[in-house]
Amino acid sequence: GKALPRVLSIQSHVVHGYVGNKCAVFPLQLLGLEVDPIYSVQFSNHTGYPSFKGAVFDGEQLRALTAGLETNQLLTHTHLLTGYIGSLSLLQAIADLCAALKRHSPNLTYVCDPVLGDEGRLYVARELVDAYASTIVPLASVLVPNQFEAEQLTGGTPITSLRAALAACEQLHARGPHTVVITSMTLPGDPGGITLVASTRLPQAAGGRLGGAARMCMRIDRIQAYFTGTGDLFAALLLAWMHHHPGDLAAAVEKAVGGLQAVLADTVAHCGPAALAGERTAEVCARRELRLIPCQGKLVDPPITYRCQVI
Ligand code: ATP
Ligand code: PLP
Ligand code: PXL
Repeated sequence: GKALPRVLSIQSHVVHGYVGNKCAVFPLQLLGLEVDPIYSVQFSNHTGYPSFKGAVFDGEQLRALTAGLETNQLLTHTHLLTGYIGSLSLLQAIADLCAALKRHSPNLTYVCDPVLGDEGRLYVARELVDAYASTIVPLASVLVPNQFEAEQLTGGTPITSLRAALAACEQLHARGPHTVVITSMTLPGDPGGITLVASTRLPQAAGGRLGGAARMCMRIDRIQAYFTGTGDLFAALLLAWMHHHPGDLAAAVEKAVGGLQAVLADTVAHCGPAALAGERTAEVCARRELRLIPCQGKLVDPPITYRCQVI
């Protein structure tokens, strides 16, 4: 039979809880993909806890792993997935690794979550914004920024309407990615909703004219709770469902959101008043960890709770 898809996933490892690769490896495996994880950091827990301990991985260490894999002809991946990357040296090594992967597999799909920040605030060094914009975006096949990240990557203009979101997608398509999903926006007048906007470039028309894009949006009810790792889980699920539904971005988004919302509903039900607690003690953080294992059945067979609307 056909070789299994194989994902090289470069993201955080946390001993306790679910962010980064802890949110990606298990769902990808559940959905039938081989996963080779590389840990960009190894921390005791995510950084939203009152404290954390651990070590970060740098570009030189990634280059050593890449060389080892290449020597044994193990750079046979069909997909690259990256999330939060804390240092410029690691990001530059990822750009070189991506080029090496493409030499082996010209059809490599690179799913990039350009983690820069949220709610108007950067949580990486400014130099990473420039590196993503100049070096990483052109390499990515599928880009999954949030509202703030999409703004940062398109020159800082605020994205406060569907029209502006579509213009940002178009600008990003022109620089490389065939698919862009703005994973969460808050639109003026809709504080109770999360709007997702997705755009995928259509194949060029027969006459060689530049193809347009299929564009869609989805409104999700905002759950009154603060979660960590939802962006990471979404990116992994989207990669898997795009693999299972080639050419049908709406189906892939609906299944990814369906699985994610099932996890969030179960997590809220399980964590009780801690879901809303303003004070982020270690106990509150631990109770809010995503319930991936109890919800595994719903990741595999997601209830479709929201539909994409063509725009
Ligand atoms: P990243 O920073 O990794 O790019 P992000 O900031 O867009 O990602 P989230 O804001 O966590 O990530 O949103 C990703 C998805 O998670 C949303 O599309 C939505 O389906 C879901 N989600 C996150 N928070 C909530 C919430 N409070 N209520 C409902 N859905 C949520
Ligand atoms: N806060 C900090 C300090 C982070 O390092 C990260 C890493 O991605 C996040 C927040 C992102 O969390 P989320 O994916 O839930 O948006
Ligand atoms: O994207 C979430 C994430 C990833 N990696 C680490 C984190 C977080 C969120 O806090 O702390 C190390």
